[in-house]
Amino acid sequence: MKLMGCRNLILLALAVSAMVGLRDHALEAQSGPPAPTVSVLRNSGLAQTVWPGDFNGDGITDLASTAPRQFGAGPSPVVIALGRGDGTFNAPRSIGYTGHVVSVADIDGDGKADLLVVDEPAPDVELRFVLGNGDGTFTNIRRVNSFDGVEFALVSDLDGDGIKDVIVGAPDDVIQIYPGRADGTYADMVPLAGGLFIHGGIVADFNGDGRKDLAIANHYGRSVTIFLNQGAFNFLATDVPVGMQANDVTARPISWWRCRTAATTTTTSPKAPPAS
Ligand SMILES: [Ca+2]
Ligand SMILES: [Ca+2]
Ligand SMILES: [Ca+2]
Repeated sequence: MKLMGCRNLILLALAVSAMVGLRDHALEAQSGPPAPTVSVLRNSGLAQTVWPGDFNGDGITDLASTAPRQFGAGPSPVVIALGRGDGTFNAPRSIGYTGHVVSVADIDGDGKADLLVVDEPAPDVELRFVLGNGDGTFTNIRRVNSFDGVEFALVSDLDGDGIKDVIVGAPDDVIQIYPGRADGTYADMVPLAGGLFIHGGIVADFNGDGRKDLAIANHYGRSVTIFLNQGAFNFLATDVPVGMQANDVTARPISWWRCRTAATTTTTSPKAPPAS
C-alpha cells in the first residue's frame, strides 16, 4: 500500500509540475513564506512533559501533564487542561491517577485518547494505560509492567496485526517490546539490546518496506541505533555514530520522491574538564 501510494504521489507531482512549470516554482522559492508570529503562554499548573491531545472530543487540542509536586507530598496527580479553542486552557484538574504521562495513544481502539502513565509505587515504577472516556474523564487502567525506571515509552503496531504494541526504554539499556493481544494483555516481552544509556526513541519506516522500524538515541554511546523491522518482532540493528552525546531522536521525510525517511537526533558536546 505504501509503495503504491508513493507511485501515485510521483505521478500526481509530475502532472502538477507539467501544469505550473519550473519557473513558477523558482519564483515561489525566492519569495518564501512570511515569518511566523510566536507568543508564549506560561502555565504553572503543568509540570514535567506536556502532551497534547483531544481528550473530550470537541476537536480542540487539550493538554495532559502532571501537577507540580508539593514538598513532602506523595506522587503528583496526572492533570488535564481542556483547550478553549483560543489558545488558552481551562485550569488543570486531576484525573484521579498519579504519575507522569509518557505517551498519548488510543490503545483500546475505541476512538478515545488514552494516556500512557508512569506511576511510582515503591520500589519500582509501573507503566499503565489510563483509558479515556472521550469526555475529558478517565477510568480503568491497563497495566503493562513494572520497571526500575522508564527512559521513554512508545506505542505502535510493530507486527501489523492491528493491535498496538508498547516499546519501553529501560534504564539497563534494553529496549523492551510488549506485543499487544486482542484481550488487552501483553505477550512475553521481546528484548532488544540498545547502546550505552538509551535516552529516547521513535518509530518510523526508514527503508520504505511498509514495516515500522525503530531508532534509538544512545546518549553516552554517541550514536543512534536503527532497528529495521524484519517482521514477527525480529529486528536488524545498525549503530550509526553521531560523534556527540545523542539526547533524542525524531524522524522526517527528506526525499518525498523516493519516500525516504531520515532519523535526526539532538546532540550535546560533553563539557571540557576545567583547566588545572
Ligand atoms: Ca478538546
Ligand atoms: Ca481509547
Ligand atoms: Ca501489534
